[in-house]
Amino acid sequence: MTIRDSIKERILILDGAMGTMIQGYKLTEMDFRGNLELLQMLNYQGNNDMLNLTRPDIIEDIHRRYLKAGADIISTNTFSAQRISQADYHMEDFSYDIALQGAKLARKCADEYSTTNKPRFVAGSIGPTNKTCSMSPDVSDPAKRDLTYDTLFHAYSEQVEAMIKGGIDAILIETIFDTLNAKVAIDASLSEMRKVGIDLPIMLSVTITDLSGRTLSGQTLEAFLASISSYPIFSVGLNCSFGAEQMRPYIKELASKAPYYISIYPNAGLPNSMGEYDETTEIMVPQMRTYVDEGLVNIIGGCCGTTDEFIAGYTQIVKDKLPHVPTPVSKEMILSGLEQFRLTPEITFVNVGERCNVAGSRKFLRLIKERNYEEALTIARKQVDDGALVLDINMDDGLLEAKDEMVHFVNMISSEPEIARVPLMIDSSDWDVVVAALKCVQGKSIVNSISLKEGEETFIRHAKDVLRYGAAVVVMCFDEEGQATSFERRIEIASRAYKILTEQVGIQAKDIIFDPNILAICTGMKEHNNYAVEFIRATEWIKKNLPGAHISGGVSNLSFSFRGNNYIREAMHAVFLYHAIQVGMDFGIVNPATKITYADIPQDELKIIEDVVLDREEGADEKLIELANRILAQKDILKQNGKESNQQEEWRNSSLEDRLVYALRKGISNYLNDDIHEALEKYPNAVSIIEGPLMRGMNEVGDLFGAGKMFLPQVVKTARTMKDAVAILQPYIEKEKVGGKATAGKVLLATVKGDVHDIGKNIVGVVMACNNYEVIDMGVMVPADKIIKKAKEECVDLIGLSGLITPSLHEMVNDVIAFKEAGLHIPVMVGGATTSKLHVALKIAPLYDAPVVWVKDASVNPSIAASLLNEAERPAFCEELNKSYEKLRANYKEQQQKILSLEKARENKLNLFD
Ligand code: THG
Repeated sequence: MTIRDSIKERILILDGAMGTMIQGYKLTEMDFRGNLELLQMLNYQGNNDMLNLTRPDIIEDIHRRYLKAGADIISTNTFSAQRISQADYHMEDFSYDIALQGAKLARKCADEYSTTNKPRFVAGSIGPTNKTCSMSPDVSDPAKRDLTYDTLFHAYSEQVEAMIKGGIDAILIETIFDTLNAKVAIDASLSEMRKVGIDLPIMLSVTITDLSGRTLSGQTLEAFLASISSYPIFSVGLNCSFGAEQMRPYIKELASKAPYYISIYPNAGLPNSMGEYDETTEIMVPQMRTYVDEGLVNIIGGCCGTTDEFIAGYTQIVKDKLPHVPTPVSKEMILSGLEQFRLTPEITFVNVGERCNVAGSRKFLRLIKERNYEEALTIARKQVDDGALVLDINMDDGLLEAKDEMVHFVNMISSEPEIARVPLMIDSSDWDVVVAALKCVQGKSIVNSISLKEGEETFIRHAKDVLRYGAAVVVMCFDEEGQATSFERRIEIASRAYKILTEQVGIQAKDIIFDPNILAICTGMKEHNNYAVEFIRATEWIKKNLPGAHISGGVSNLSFSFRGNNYIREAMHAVFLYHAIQVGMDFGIVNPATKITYADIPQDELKIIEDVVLDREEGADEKLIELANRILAQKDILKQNGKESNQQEEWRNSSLEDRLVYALRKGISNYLNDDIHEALEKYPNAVSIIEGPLMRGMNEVGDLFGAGKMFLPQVVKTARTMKDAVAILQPYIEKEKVGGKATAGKVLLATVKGDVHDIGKNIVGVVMACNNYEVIDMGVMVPADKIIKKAKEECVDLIGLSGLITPSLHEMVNDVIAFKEAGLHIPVMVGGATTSKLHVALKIAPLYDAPVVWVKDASVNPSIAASLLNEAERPAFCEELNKSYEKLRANYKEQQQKILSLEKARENKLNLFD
């Protein structure tokens, strides 16, 4: 009996949390170290996976508790058992053993409990690591990456290899916050399984981190599903971050859209202001029951804060309940960027933007050569604004390092949420360039292109890569004999390629786009005259005879003979598309800014162009050349050609303040130089520009994020724009300072030990620097002693502590204790996702001699800092602060006393009719 058999019969129970259960054992440093004399193991705390080696008895105990409670599937204690995460503990060389032992322990326990009627399974847990492949660690360098596909692939491969050896039954890729990391895990899993010739189910579980309903790296759930749609996935679901109730809309979405089994294993609610999970089984079990009763799920279990008691409760609610029946696989092609693109029947044509092509745009080539990526990005953004549904990216140029440029530009795009929204078409004739690009995108892209030009072997190898990286593909009608130009050759090659791809490689027909070659017509050579009409005929044939496949082509190729005459070119394209779309051409690489439509073309011109495109009349080509010359003679058309590239974007017409706010909110830096200089004329000084429109922009961003209307990558982008704005103002601020204090104060910023999240802290850094503070940023995972040393050396005025995960709350408590012991009296500011004013009031502030202020978000930092550092203001500020803390503590105490057991509470219920 395998998981695949069991899941058809009933809803399976997954175990509960590992981490929070381990916390319950009150372990000491020795438990983590064991008898391993590992002097380098400086930061043992929180390395739960280490216990597989040092305290296997505890891990087995936890497994057995879950098995006893009735779990069908237990997950291995290997969430961080790969060298990327272990490097933080200097334990990377032990990661293989940790993973192997983790799998063995779970295997042993599962076997103890397994019976014929109730087989027990082991899922090998793979966490996301503490780094992301899709986001930059540095706000001012958006193309930078801390982690690459290949490094992560190596790490995950080791982990999977070890876990397969240890005897797992399934692979559980969980807490996915970056789809690219997850794709690497899938790729590594499939490749390791292939090596040893086994086929284990791959289970995926996503975590949604904010109110926008997206993953941390900015993808919607639908986009995530598109990204993984080429892989053989067993189940998809959600875990962590939210409680059961908050997951409801997302689980419903998955159950209705994902063609897989559905899993859910929520936290015991959201962590409270103390970082604890306080939803009880009384709350959670009924909530989970509703998912079961509605037939939405196949696998249920628990994440942070859940225990064997929860799991025992869950086994009761699935009895005799029908499991969810997976949704059929969509027949429609689905691609993604940060959002999904679904080719529904209503969409008759997908325009792929052609302008980010060094061979297709002189301007783009120049910008890339000048390394002016910011402006190159505006070309991409404009195409999306003009309605491009997909963007073609091509860096093939003899004088460019195509691979480096491709990777750089694709990474830049990933940091531009307005652009990264749409799927990419990776266009290169160098296969290494294509693969390098695919390793940088979390969405489902289109590869442009593969062909039979170098024979079947290469074709198949490339096609397998397409599958491996989860993309769709353009197949050019080329073979060993060359480019197909006739109808017969086009359909012959397409048929052959279709058969190989669908039958041999296993690419789904809906992911294949044939390009039957759009070639220049009206070149003066008679044999070129039927190129367009033969393309159209081939399109019709392919759509009828190769079911599911799509058609594309580079439309601008058609009119190469009329370069310099945009009007004629656009009119030809409109006519060509009018006919090709009717017979099924559903993609086209085009200039999305094109204005001319078929209906706009005057009848007399239309007749000529149509005669040429459809090769209907002898001598039509000469007539078209004549028409083109006539049009070229009309000066106003010429002017129009020139004007096109200088067209203003709408928002540039608004007031200075609105432009600045808009630029900040959208993260557009191109016009900052002009706008800031305009502001310098208008405002009394540089700082007032920061305090005025720039702060207004930042505040709007904060509000939108808080309301779930913006997601993280967008916020990061706005922070970058703020930084750019401040950089422009910096020299003026310096000048204004003459005679005054050099800076407003020195601030040390650090993400606390055990935490690697620094996005919030970086934003604070930018905001503080904007406000004339000197910022010393110590980075992430900073232990107290380092902070103390630096604070003393630099004589800082303020210390800012940042953290996102729950253990950071405890670490901040440790930090202020250490600060006090070291005799510091420097005010501390505390911020980050799980921090709260209540926690500061209760647990941190009372332990320190100087003020500890909770900072709600980056935008309020400067004003708090100003109050703390202003001798006149400080006493009143502190008094106010202490009063508010007192009040919080008193309320908390009262509340704690008020919370009764459920039974007692029910006894006390309000009865209006007695
Ligand atoms: N099939 C597939 N991919 C392709 C093509 C194809 N990729 C590249 C190309 N052909 C499609 N892209 C373009 C982009 C621009 C132009 C033509 C095709 C073009 N550019 C102007 C020119 O050369 O006159 C440049 C003008 C300027 O510098 O701005 O025409 O067929 N699968």
